[in-house]
Amino acid sequence: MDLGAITKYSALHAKPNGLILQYGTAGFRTKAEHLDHVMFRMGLLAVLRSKQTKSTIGVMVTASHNPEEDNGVKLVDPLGEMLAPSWEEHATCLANAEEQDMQRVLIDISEKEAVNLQQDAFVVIGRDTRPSSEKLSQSVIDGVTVLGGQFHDYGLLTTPQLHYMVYCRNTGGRYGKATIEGYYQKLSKAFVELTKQASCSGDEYRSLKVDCANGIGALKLREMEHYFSQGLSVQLFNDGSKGKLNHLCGADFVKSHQKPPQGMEIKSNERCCSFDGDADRIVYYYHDADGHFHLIDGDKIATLISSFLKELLVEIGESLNIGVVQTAYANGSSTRYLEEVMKVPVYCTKTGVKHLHHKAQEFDIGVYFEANGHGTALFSTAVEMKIKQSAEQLEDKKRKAAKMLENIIDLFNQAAGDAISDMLVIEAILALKGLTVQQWDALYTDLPNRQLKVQVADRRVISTTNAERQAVTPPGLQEAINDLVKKYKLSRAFVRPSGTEDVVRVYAEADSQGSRPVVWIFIIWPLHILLKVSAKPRQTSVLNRESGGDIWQLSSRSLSHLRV
Ligand code: NG1
Ligand code: ZN
Repeated sequence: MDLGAITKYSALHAKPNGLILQYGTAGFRTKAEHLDHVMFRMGLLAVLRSKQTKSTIGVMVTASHNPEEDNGVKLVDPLGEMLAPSWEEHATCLANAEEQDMQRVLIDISEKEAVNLQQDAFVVIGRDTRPSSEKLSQSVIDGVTVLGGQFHDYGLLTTPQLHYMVYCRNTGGRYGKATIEGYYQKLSKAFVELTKQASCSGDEYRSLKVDCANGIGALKLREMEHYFSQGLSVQLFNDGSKGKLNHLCGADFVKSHQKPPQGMEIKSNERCCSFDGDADRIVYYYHDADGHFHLIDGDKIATLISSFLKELLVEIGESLNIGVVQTAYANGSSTRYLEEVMKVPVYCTKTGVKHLHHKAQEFDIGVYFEANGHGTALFSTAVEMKIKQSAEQLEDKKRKAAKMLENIIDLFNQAAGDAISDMLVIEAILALKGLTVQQWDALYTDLPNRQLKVQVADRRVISTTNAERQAVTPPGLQEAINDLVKKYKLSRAFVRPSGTEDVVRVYAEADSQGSRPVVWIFIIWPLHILLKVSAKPRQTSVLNRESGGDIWQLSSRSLSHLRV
């Protein structure tokens, strides 16, 4: 380690005094102007991680669905997964070290993790379209170079594309070619093969409106569309030519406001979807003939995918173990449908894709999705080999199903949830099954539900267990929820501190049979308790999923009118 050079370069990326940031579920995220030193230091850390794992490490500069003024950074581990938890702690220590302590922290990490400093290091870098991203990714490169690491800067990429590159590079090209061309070709080839087999390939199945959140998804989909145009024609909206990133558009906006994005004209029953700002989330939606908006979220995407995979396995005659992984935010109707109608086992993990991804790896085929549209499917190596063999050996009908499964496997981005890949998977399945968007939506009906954000003085007063579905502290909170919930059919409520924002989230759902206030009761009661235990209740806002309303701002005063 050339400590002199590190000190010299670090001074050019100086940390603002007193600034404390945390490597959260999605890496570091804050206003872009506070991130220069973090980027430089994450460049340093990526080199250490690369030396330790003797693998290529990824660094992605993005703040996903956050406003344009924000930015962020996360590291991608060798198989395309999120950074290991112990290294998240190192990242936090390194980012928060004052200038004079930085070298010591760097040496501490190397010693603790037994990093061989003589080992070569290779880092790949990607960035989204934010105005601040180019300069910030240059700071990452400065960090990589000063520690003697080699790098490849991919420039503009979606987050899942960077995960894909890392995965390809560390598996000797077996997963695919680590180039943007390689990504486009692998996915498009599989998609075109699949859609060729669809008997219903009328116009209805061939066109899709895509809201790109004015982000990187627009650029990449434009580049890619001619590769798959014989199977699908896409019409892009919010492509970044005029609007602001994530402003009144994108998957997060559509999901939380339960309304279509601005700038997209929707005719009744037209199939539409939205990506988020870095194209790792996707949700679908349509307007019915009466003009009502219908959202098809991650839960319904997981249902469509897992039922299709299960049908293929039955046709091939393979009894592989397939599981679906959700979080507490999955609508109860989706869990019931998967378990009771489809007979697929469902597992619940803590919020955050790394938890879902990890659990999904336990199955032959693991499908995971967060309700907000972030997810993918994972196939064990043994399954991939078995399916490849079946596609060559089985007799006609079975071989066709095996071939389809082989292509579906290629179409998924198994390194990370990917809006472009998920979109193509969904479009292929709808075409192959001859399903309209309404038929897909009609698989089950979501239970009415509410989600609410509360700012309290200290969100750590809440601790949870059982995949965040039960509150352990403050005392009395869970008992109060239990007492209420048991009075209503199919009801469920939970409270948890957010891992990405300084808020507590309250979620409730119930079969309120048309009477919406029932769900409210579950929301308001925990809120009353929360307001009591937190010395300084601040603002709350409500995401009204069922009625399609706006975010409502409630003050603690206005809450007192909403008595239980
Ligand atoms: P938090 O803030 O911990 O609830 C949010 C999302 C997660 C996940 C992460 C990372 C909800 C309720 N939570 O986590 O699903 O996407 O951000 O971006 O949507
Ligand atoms: Zn995202």
